[in-house]
Amino acid sequence: MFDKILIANRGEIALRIIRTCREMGIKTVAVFSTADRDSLHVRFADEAVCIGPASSSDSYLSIPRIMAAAEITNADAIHPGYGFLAENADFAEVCEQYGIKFIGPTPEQIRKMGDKVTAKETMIKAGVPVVPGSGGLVKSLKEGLKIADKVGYPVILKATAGGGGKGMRIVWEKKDFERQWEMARQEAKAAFGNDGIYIEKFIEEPRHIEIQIAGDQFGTVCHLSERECSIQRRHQKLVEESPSPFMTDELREAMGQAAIKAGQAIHYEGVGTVEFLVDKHRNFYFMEMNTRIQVEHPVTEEVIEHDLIKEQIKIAAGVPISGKNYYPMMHAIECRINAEDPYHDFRPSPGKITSFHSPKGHGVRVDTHVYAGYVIPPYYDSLIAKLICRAQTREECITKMERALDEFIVEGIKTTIPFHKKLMRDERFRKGEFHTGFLNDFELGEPEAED
Ligand code: MV4
Repeated sequence: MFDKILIANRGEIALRIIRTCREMGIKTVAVFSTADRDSLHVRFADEAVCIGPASSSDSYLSIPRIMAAAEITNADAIHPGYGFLAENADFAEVCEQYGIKFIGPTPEQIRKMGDKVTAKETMIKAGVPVVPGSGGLVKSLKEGLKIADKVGYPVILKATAGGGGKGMRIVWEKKDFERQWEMARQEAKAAFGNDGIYIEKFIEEPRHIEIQIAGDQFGTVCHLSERECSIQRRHQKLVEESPSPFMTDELREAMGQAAIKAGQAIHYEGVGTVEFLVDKHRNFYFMEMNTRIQVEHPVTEEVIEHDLIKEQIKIAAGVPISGKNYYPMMHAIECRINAEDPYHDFRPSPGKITSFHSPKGHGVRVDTHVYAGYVIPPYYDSLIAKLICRAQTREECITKMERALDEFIVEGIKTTIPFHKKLMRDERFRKGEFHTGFLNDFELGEPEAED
């Protein structure tokens, strides 16, 4: 087992990783920017190294600075968390060269899934269902028009270097194709320095359901059931839950087996997530694979009673996994509490938290790095807490979430708490009748007195 792990991240996930390391008897090194001097990850780690100024590119994204911190502290492994360098294959490769274990998949595995056309080709070969489309990069406008005619409108143009909704364009009719094609290429070139585009049939009103998987160095891959992630706004997830209210035992078995095939196809090592689009007939299609621990991992932890960070560390240390699949024993919902004003287009609301009281009690979990007096810096993402509730049924879980949200006090900044309170009361949400477009016509209304 590792002696000392450096955590190349900040915020709640850095704290989350430190907690598991302590339980496993592993020493920890925090790295921090000058904007994070007063952060809890710095206080709770055994050692802490300042790696640069507030700007991410000169601190949490700087490979040389992080490697220097790992060398001077003698860390034998690095946990990247999510975001920042978590899916950077070059970083994983540099770790390898330094003889420091990157807690996650190999550089090759990251690269195979990072390029979306390569990922899709790999999935087709493995027998995982994918959305019908070009089946590769589209070389010209002329070829694109031909493919779109064949698959039928509407179609969606996606950047091979994109992902998570970046660089996508929907084309409803043939007359719009040329304009959208040019826009998609330009955007992809500007955002990723790669203008490779592919085409898919546009699936209308899909759900986003993802399967958690785990794989080890010995080729064993298992699934850990699904998370329902359709409640999102502009590709930012706001609520996740498990099991999905749309799931059936048959669908879980089919999606679970497809996700295992996906993992086996690249000999996946670590925990990962296979994202699927699911249409109203319960047809499912591979979308992307995330080769990192995700923000919403606690939902799975709560329903299968396993510590996923511990699993990651054990897999990286060469411990074989059992190979059996895990099924939800409970219902769990996570609400992302962001420092954003839900009444004003979810605009960021950094600043000082003047009072903070988090909900407690049976079945309530809060993963957070903030406290009364903490100042949210404007430089990083706006997640300040994850409120996770669990209960025997979805109905009880929603009731518990409403109670927990009512107990949550955050003063000094705006948060997404009022949004979640309203959502928990929404009839369609309560019935589980929603898809990825749900929030497009969800009205928050006027602030209540205490908001
Ligand atoms: C799609 C789609 C419909 N049809 N692909 C958005 C994120 C990226 N991973 C892929 N995305 C989509 N791909 C086809 N062929 C609809 C979306 C999509 C979406 C997917 C998941 C969650 C939220 C979404 C919101 C809008 C569009």
